[in-house]
Amino acid sequence: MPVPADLVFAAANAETLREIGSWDGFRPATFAASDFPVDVVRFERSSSPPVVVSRARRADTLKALPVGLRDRALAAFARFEGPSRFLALPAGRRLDLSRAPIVMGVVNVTPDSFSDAGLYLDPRRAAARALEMFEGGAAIVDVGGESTRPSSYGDAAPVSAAEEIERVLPVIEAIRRETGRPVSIDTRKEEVARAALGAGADLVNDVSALRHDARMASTLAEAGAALLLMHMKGDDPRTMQADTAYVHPVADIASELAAAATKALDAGVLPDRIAVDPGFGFGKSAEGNLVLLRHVGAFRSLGFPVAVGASRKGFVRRFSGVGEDASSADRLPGSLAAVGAARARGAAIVRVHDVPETVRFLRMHDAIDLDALGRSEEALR
Ligand code: HH2
Repeated sequence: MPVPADLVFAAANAETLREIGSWDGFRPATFAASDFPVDVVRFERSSSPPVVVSRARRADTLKALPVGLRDRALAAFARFEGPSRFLALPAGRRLDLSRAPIVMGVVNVTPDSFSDAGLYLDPRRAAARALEMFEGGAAIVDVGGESTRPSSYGDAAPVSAAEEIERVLPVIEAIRRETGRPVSIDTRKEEVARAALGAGADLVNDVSALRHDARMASTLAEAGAALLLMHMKGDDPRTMQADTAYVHPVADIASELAAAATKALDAGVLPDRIAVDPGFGFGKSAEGNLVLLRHVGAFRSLGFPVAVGASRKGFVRRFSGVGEDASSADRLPGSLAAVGAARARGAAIVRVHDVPETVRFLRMHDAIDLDALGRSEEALR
């Protein structure tokens, strides 16, 4: 069964509604201020225009739709609103997503990553960095041995599977000697994934969403590993920025992620092990990244936990107003704003380089929101 990509977009005001309508060339009827917030349901591969549903009158509006569309809309709302409670990991373990977003810390074991290049090439330093991230509140640490930076940072060097394994394996083994906490391997290569899972990794973060290596899905299914499917335009990080045009800036990406999830399910990966990520910076214009972040909640309509990785990226640097050679510290405020946006839109996972800062930022958000609901500090623990 293909994963449906009928999408729900939330619009808090008329301006956002117009933006959503513009992508399909439809002009929504005029809604009174009191009708907001509204949701827009967009049916994939359908000649029916998107349907605008005032949240206060959802049942009535849906009742007026033809049965087929009504059922599709109801199913899309159920996926959009159904919270992702956990992501299943091998050996009956789980990543708890009930207090989302959880923080995924990034450890780049590479000489050429756009961020932290060369800092953690020594496996002991990389493992120590991972343990420090767990201490700082990371729920999972993502270890990567290949840079997928865009060519604006200078072409990343191609890495063989053997070399990638040589970089990441000692790190995963060293982490495993110290802790059983969840570990992710950031790779597109099946051999690397297999080696990492053998050394105790729990999740494979595939930036090619299963397109790079045809054997990946069955290896994951066999291992019972979790899978993070990330969208990239094209199939080569070195050329992905050459064409950043989309027919629909959100639905094109959602459709490809739905197809990737279908491929994973067909290979035997269980649905509770899959998460999706629109892939900020991977074949997206600077403004396109903003649109994606503004509407990242729509990806929840796919029915899987949504991950957001905007940390320190070029568009964050640019729109937060710091220069091209801005330090990590100078990129942090913009990165935190992106985390705040992801949180507000229901992202389940944020992938970041600055773990303790992000954890404190999220803790403060939780404190404010829980306080608003009149809950005591006890509820925070
Ligand atoms: N971004 C990068 C790498 N892997 N995986 C997911 N799921 N989402 C992302 O946004 C994402 C990712 C790029 O960041 P980084 O790992 O720091 O850089 P590099 O690829 O240069 O090592």
